[in-house]
Amino acid sequence: MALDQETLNQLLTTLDRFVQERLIPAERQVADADAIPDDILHDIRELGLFGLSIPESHGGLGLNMVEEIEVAMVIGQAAPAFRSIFGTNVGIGSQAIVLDGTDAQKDTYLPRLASGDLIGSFCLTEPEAGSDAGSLKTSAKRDGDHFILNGTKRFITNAPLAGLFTVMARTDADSKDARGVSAFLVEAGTPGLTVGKPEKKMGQQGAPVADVIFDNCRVPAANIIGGRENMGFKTAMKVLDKGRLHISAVCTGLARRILRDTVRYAKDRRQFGGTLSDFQLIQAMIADSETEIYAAECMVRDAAKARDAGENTKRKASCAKLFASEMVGRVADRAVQIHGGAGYIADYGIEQLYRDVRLFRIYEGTTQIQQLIIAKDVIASLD
Ligand code: COS
Repeated sequence: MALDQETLNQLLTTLDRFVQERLIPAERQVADADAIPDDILHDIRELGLFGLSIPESHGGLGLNMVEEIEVAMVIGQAAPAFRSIFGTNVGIGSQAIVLDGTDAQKDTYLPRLASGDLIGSFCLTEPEAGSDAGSLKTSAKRDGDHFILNGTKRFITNAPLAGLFTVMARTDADSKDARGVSAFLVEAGTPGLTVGKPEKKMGQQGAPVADVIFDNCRVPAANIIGGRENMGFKTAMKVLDKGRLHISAVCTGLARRILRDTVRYAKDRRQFGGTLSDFQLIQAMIADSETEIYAAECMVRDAAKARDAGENTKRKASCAKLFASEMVGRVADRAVQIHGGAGYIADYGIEQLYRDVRLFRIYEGTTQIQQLIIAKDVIASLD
C-alpha cells in the first residue's frame, strides 16, 4: 500500500510524539529491568507497529518499503530495544511467510503476528554456522507426513518471547551447502523445542536473545514455508535483503537522535569561556556526523524506492546496511568524545547508546558479509 502523503505524515507525527514522550523517557527503566514494561508494549500493539509490513488483507498496515523505512527512522530514535520487541514481527519473524508462505500459512499466522498476539523469531544462526549460514547443521528428517528436527540455534532475538519460530534446517542430509536447507514454521510449545536462558549482552537490554534447541521435535511437513523442500536458504536471504534496509533506517534514525542530543549538550556545556559548540574542533565532529547521516538517509531512501519499483535491491540493501551501521558507530563514538567525561557516565545516556549501536554492525549480516555480497555482485555484473 502507498499511503497518501498526509496520512503518512500523520502516522510519523504520532510515532514521533510516542518516541519523545514515552519511549525515550523510559530508556533507563528498560535498560535496568532488561524488559519492556507492559504498558509500553500495549501502546506499541495499539499503534499497529507489530503489523507494519504485513499486508492489510492479513491485519497489518501493509506499508511499502519507502513508508516502512520512514517509520523505522522515527522509531529508531529511541533505544533499539523498543524497536526490537516488534522488529522481528516486521522483519525476519514474518517476512518468510509474507514472501514465500502458502495461503494457509499466511491465514494461520499473519493476523496474529500483525496484532502482536504472536511474536515471531528467526532461527538461522547456529553455534558453528553464523556468517556461513549455508553450512548450518540442524537436521530435519522426514517421518511420514512430519519432519523430526534436531540441532541448536544460537543468538536468536526474541526467542524467550516467541510463539512462532521460522527455523532453517537441513532436509537434504547429503548436502553440505545452502541447497539442502528448508524453512519450517515451528510453534512454541511443540514437544522437543526448548528455549535457553536469555544471554547477558553488551547492550540493547530489553531485547532478549537466547538459544533455541530442537531435540527430536516433530513438525508437520505442511509447515515447510511455501510447501517446497530445499528452498529455505533462498527464503532466508530474501528476508534478509528486506531486513537489512529496515536496519539501515533504524541506524540513521538513531544517529540523528544521538547527534541532536550531542549538539544540545555542546550548546549548553561551557569551557574556555565559551560553549563547546563555539569550538571548531567540536564543530568538525558535528559536521562529519551530519554529513554521514545525510548520506545514509539518501542511500536508504533510494534503495527503498528501488525496491518498491520492483528492482532487485540485494546490492543496495547491503551497501545501505554496511554504511549506515558503520556510520552510527562513528556518530556514537564522536558523541561520547564531545560529551567528554559525561559520555562515559551512565546518567547521561550516551554510553548506553554507544553500546547499543555496536550490534548493528554484526546482526542481519556483519559488515564483512555485506562487503562480500556487494563485491560479488559488482564483479559479476561487469565484463
Ligand atoms: N535472494 C535470493 N536468492 C539468493 C540471495 C538473495 N539475496 N542470496 C543468495 N541467493 C541464492 C543464490 O542465488 C544461490 O542459489 P542457486 O543455488 O540457485 O544458485 C543460493 O541462494 C546460494 O547462494 P550463495 O552461493 O551466494 O550462498 P553462500 O553459501 O555463498 O552464502 C552469504 C552467501 C555469505 C551471503 C550468506 O550466507 C549470508 O548472507 N550470510 C550471512 C547470514 C546472516 O546475515 N546472518 C545473520 C543472522 S540472521 S539475523
